Amino acid sequence: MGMTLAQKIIARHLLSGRMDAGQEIAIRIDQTLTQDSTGTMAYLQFEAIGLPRVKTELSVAYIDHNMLQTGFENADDHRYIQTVARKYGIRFSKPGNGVCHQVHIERFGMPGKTLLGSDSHTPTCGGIGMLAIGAGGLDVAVAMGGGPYWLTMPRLVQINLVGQLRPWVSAKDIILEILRRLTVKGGVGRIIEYAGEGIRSLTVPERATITNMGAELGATTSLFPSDENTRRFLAAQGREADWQALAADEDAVYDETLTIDLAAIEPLAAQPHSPDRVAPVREIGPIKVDQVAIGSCTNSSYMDMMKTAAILRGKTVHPDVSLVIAPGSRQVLTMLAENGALADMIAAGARILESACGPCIGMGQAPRTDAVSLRTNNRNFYGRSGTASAQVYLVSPEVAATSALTGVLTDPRDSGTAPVAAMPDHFFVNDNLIVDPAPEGEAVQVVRGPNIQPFPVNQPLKGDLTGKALIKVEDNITTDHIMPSNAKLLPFRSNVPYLADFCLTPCDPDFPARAKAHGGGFIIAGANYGQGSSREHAALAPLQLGIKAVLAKSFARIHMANLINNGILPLSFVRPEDYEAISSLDELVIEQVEAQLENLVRGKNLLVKNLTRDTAIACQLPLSRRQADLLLAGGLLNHTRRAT
Ligand code: MIC
Ligand code: SF4
Repeated sequence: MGMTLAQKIIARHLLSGRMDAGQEIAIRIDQTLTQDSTGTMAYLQFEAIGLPRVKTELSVAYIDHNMLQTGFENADDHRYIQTVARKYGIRFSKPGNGVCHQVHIERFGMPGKTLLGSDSHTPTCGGIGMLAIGAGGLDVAVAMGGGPYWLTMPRLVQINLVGQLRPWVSAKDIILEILRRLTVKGGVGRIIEYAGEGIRSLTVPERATITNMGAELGATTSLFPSDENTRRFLAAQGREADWQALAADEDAVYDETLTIDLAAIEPLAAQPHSPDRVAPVREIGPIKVDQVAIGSCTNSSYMDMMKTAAILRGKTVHPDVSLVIAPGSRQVLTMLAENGALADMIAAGARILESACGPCIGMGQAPRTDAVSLRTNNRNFYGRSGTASAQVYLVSPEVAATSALTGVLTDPRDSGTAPVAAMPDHFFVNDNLIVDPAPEGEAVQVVRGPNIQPFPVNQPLKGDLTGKALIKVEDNITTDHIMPSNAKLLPFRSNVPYLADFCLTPCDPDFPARAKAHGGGFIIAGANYGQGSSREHAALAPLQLGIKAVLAKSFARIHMANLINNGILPLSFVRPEDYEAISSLDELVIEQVEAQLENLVRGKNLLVKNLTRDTAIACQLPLSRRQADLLLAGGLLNHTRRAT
């Protein structure tokens, strides 16, 4: 029987387990990436593991999130990461060099390799035929130390793209169409492979837009084959030697397949506040627009920017619209500066931002009260823009730029001839903002600012776990609810005690105080709890507040792993109706947790007793022996320290 693309890459990296969906497997990681908002924690954890040097083929530390330096905190963290990178053998991409995923695909991504990144959009590099997975900082720290990455073997889905996109329709519309069909839960526990004759018309950056937003489907990763287009992209980056052809076998077997006719797709938008609330732009109609933001790791490639510049050329942004543009990398920005496209954008009235995440993560450009903001980003979760009442729509660069001119949400097909941006034969290459590590053995002093506070480490789990149901939240709670990120909070990513006071506050402002008053307890949640970011802080802040378990209808993959890694039990109701059987402030107990964890390993249920109602609720958590040991140790850090 033939193999799928993902199976081939996994097989070459398999360290333990069988590639059967649902089984726990361990794979070798070739490359890692971190960014600064998860990186400080990942490096503090790497230091806590106590190894002298990273053992990967390549590890890169990017600075792209915490770029507003309104106080000393962000700059202190940058310096900490730079010194830690220098000491332990990690390449350091300086602020200004670009968004991690954009730079990584340009300069480092390689077909057939594995990449683990402390950012949920790491699968962007699937566009180049890599098996690229997002994870919590601790998993990345362990991988940097040469440890295996453990994951549940996903189901394999093939999405067949047929036909060709019509003018003004772009890669963003393809992934929005897939989100419309599959929803934000549709990819959970799955790897998505793209195939079909339609992929031939998609360049690597377009493919990367699609694999990037596989994160919004909840997929473990998404990937394209490595073909002639991949070779051309790598050759244009001066890296043809990194290319190899890679594709699924003709007779590969998939668990699910889906066919999408590219010619049938029209310009789409994801409406507030979820990336799967997708509708045709024409159907939503000409709503008035206040802000347009073009950029982010989804849509900031050279070609996206060239299309944007072509639409803006010789025109003026609508008087009521603020247009901000953040090219994804210094490579892109330099090329736009050299060929005049940047001047076209500036002349039209665009505000040019540095090559960083910026508005996508609420680092500046919070829109006005009740604003409609069109963004080319991947997430429009509630409050993420920095303005709670803002209505954020996710669109393609074509829709964004056209609407910035008209002042209303506009289907660009009404705007004449579509711009075409060809892939250049040579990208501008200058890696002088990537700082090499010190040679092995050279003494390097790691500089720590006052913002770096000790992070909480759990105790071994034993005896009875008791406490109250401290909060009850609905379906699809995002990590932006659990641990909000914005210009005020991001600077404190290395100060968990401070962050904990904001945990789950978008759902209930009193939650942190209540959790502290009761000395910790339990969180009750609906389906797909923890979707979104890889931020470990969404587990560390609850740990700081004494949370022992989360009882939910279901969990998002990375958050579930982060909870386990920090010794917090992610328990799913066997009967989803049991969600109703718990009210806020009910007194709960998990008796004899050691014995109950053994039950879980044997495929049995765990019982949570509701003392207030005198009922017992059956919960499940498919646990391997390794995961049970890890939980018993009080988390991955304790477990890894014991093993090294
Ligand atoms: C995001 O897009 O939400 C982030 C900010 O890039 C996060 C990482 C973080 O929370 O620091 C992600 O996607 O993992
Ligand atoms: Fe940065 Fe936004 Fe991409 Fe996250 S989604 S890495 S915040 S650009």
